[in-house]
Amino acid sequence: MIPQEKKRSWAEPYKMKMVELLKTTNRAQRLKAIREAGYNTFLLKSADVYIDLLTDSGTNAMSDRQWSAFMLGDEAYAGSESYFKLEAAIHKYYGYKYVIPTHQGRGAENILSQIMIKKGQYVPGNMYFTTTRVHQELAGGIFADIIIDEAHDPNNLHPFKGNVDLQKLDELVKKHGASKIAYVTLASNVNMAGGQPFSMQNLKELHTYTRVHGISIIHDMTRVAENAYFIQQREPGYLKKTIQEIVREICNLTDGATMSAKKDALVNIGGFMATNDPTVFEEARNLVVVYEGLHTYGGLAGRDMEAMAVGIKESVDDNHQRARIGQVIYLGEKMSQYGIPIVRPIGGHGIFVDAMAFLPHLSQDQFPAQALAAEIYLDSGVRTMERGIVSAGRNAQGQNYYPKLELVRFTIPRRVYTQAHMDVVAESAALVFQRRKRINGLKMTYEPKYLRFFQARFEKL
Ligand code: PM9
Repeated sequence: MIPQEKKRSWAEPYKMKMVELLKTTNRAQRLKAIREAGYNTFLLKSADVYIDLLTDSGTNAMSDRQWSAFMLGDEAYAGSESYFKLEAAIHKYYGYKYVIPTHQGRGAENILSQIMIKKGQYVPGNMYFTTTRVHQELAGGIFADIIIDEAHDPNNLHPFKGNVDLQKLDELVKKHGASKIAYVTLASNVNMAGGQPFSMQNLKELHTYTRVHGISIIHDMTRVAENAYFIQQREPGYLKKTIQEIVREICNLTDGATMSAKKDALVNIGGFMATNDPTVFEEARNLVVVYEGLHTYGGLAGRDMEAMAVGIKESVDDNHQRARIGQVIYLGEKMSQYGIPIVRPIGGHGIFVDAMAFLPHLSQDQFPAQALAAEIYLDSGVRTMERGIVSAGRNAQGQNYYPKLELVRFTIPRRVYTQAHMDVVAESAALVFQRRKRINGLKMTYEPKYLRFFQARFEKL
């Protein structure tokens, strides 16, 4: 059938100049590898992995322009020219006034949390993120989830499941007083909800509310351009705006940011903290030298800052986002055709499989998502990640959190894999789905104190 003019297919807006050969393994090798890894895909060696969908963090393919920029890196300890290029890119595309580079996102979270949170203050946010919450807690803060209820339901088709529920925020403010709120963390394309965006309308309402109460909005802008793509596609009045314009509009409505540039900004390492507040900046400029490095490199090489400046520009390109999210949707639709239960609507950086619906015979204490990620690896060498009870960890009293979402994340790195890889991934998930009734749960045999999902070990029940 001849396609309709308006529905023409997307294609990657690049071609390949160099390739990395993949490794293949047989089932016996994978069984040995996953057992040795304690059924934790983070503990596998990448040499034992075929298609790596563990994360989209630092795993993107850089462009020829980014690699060329590497050669321009100014490695001066102080006042590096590369820093000023990065600062100029952040000013131009995001608009925040002051910038502190950090080695990655959590470096920025650490510094920002130490400066902006007083012991016992609440930090409301549109769902928790693992590293963000741990830094908030280490700084004495108490995280409060103020995302809309729809975000906790994998089947709810709300187009903006990343939205803040202003009533939940208002209740918190009324109960404790605005002075007990450190700031609101607003994540774009909420990771733990399945890569779900907030709407501009919701952000505008949040902005108005916080101005009245004197509360700052700190933007976790790790996936801001992906959020902007969904606003462009779904929100009335935005179809004619570019992603660059929408990203800028989002940033203009927030007071500061933390960024893991390893995602949207297409680099293998890097991040930053940004603020419009000169007092916060002054403190951050001082604190960064304790944890990261001088304020003009923050733990990065000059070449990393060069590549980040170029990556920021490439991330706001409309064709790039259309193909990037087009590929995620392609995988999601394929998996849905096989009947696999996934979080809907399909989000921005991966497909999130609903492990409780996939393995209804397992209780959450038997770690269904962890067990399913191990089974997928065993089937095909495709590496995915648990985003459920293991990732959620424990509260200050040592009790397990029981998140409503128990998910396996098939995360797609940017510009790395082809549609054929996605076909192989979907087929593997379908074959595991066929024999789902025979999949057993796990028990945890080793649990680290912080961010346990990275290093915990398990045994088959
Ligand atoms: N996200 C991810 O795979 C890597 C670490 S967890 C496996 O999704 C947000 C929304 C993130 C994020 C990292 C960080 C931390 C902050 N906010 O990893 O320290 O998704 O650069 O960033 C990961 P860094």
